[in-house]
Amino acid sequence: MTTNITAKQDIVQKREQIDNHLTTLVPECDGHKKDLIDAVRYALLAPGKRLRPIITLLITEALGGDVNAALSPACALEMIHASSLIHDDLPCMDDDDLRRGRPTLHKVFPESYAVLAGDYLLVYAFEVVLKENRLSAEQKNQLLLTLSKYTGVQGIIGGQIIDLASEGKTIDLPTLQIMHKEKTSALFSAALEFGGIVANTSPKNIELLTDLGYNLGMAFQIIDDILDITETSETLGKPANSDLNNAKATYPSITNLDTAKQHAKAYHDKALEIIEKIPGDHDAITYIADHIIARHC
Ligand code: GRG
Repeated sequence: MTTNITAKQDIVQKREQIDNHLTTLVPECDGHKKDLIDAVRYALLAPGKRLRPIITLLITEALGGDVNAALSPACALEMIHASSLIHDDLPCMDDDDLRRGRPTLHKVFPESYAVLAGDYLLVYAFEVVLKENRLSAEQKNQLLLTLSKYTGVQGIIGGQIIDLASEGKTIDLPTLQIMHKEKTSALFSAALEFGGIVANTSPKNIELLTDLGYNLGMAFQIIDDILDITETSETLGKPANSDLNNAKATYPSITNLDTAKQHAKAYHDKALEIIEKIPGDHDAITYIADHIIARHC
């Protein structure tokens, strides 16, 4: 219990650090760009869980790396994530009205601003990594390659294409698993690999981190699919039954609720197994893995 309380405090403190740094990275401005920057800040600074950047900071620390040097890359990941959420909610994609407990960006600003705000966050993320002076040129190269790989056709963009192409269709479980791997696990693997790169860890540890991200992301996405049908819009902060209404392929729709829960538990157990093999203090990362499986929002 004491361990859990300490881990929770550590996570709360890191979330605050990330929120403060994000605010500094996208300052308010006047003039012609004001409305665009206001739109970016509306989406980026909205109360998200900040799971991915928190994971980067925790794993950097566990591996003995410089957490201050990891802060900007961690925020870059949150920018990519926010960019994908903005675009995911657009009328041409899921056409959702609620995100992080607030109206979606295109409901508050013109749709064109939402497109550009997402575009801006996507490119600005790369600039933020490049400008981190505490990192070597080799580390920045590795971080940017990782970022491109997990954002591109074998990452969230690739996963989104499977998602859109599957609407209203029956797909098999292996296809759904590839979609989840690309749409969701990709950024979890990126978050963990980022920590490994900042801490200059071994290629063997990077492989473990990639695999840990895969398993955490799969468990996270299956629980997300389950919560979509079991929770209310109020607790979720986004529309409940959105997958059902958009005829999306999900774990419970392709299997059933019990099988979905069993698979989520199997991915979670595998994640815990991998965590034990990674050097350093595991309390906070184990706490996150447990939270992922037990979460209600
Ligand atoms: C512009 C990079 C970019 C991609 C375009 C739209 C798109 C392609 C991809 C969508 C990917 C997507 C929305 C995946 C879902 C991932 C997921 C489970 C999101 C919810 O994550 P949480 O619960 O959200 O961590 P918060 O709000 O807490 O940050």
